Amino acid sequence: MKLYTSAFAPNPERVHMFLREKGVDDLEMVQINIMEGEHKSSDYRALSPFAQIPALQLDDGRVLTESRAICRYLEGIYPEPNLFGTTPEETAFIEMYDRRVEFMFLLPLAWWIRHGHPAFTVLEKQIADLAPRGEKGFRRFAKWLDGELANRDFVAGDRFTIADITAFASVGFARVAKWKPDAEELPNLHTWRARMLERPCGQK
Ligand SMILES: N[C@@H](CCC(=O)N[C@@H](CS)C(=O)NCC(=O)O)C(=O)O
Repeated sequence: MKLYTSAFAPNPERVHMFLREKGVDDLEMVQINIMEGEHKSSDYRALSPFAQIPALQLDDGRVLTESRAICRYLEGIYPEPNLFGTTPEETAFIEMYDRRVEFMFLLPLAWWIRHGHPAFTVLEKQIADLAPRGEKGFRRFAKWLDGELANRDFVAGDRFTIADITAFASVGFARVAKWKPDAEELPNLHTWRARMLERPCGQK
């Protein structure tokens, strides 16, 4: 297996965090530099049709893209510790929270950064309105998540799961917008982040 990955990008980072939590460190890695446009080459597009990272090439040559699908596959071959749920109920709730985080936290954050940060003009024909819209959505979800974390230690329940990974990768990427959860404004998210930093996922 070969993982095509890119430093500092949140979706490949989800896969790296997943691997660290599984204790897997022997996967072959190929670095693709997004800011230099390496992912737009015809060689890479032949692997990943939408020119996105990450991509996992299996030993038989087939390629999985979509970080969540890659993590699903890795969960199958490295089942412990379980990060996607065991019972139908737990699996469904983890999926619900993970998708909320991906679509209501990571996606608006991507708009905020990609349409607002000057370095991202190489990737994006920036639309000025999308940056504040993304920032607003991201901050609104952060506030909501802070409220959820008042009652439990993890995003999707009483144990660490893929939903924590997606949220932690988002919070990590938010540094590009100079954002991190403030101890007074978002105390629960702040302490959750400190807990994540102590775990394997936080050990870069
Ligand atoms: N849904 C995809 C999204 C992948 C994605 O957007 N990757 C970004 C890096 S975080 C990328 O390849 N960006 C390249 C570009 O926008 O040109 C996944 O989860 O893998």
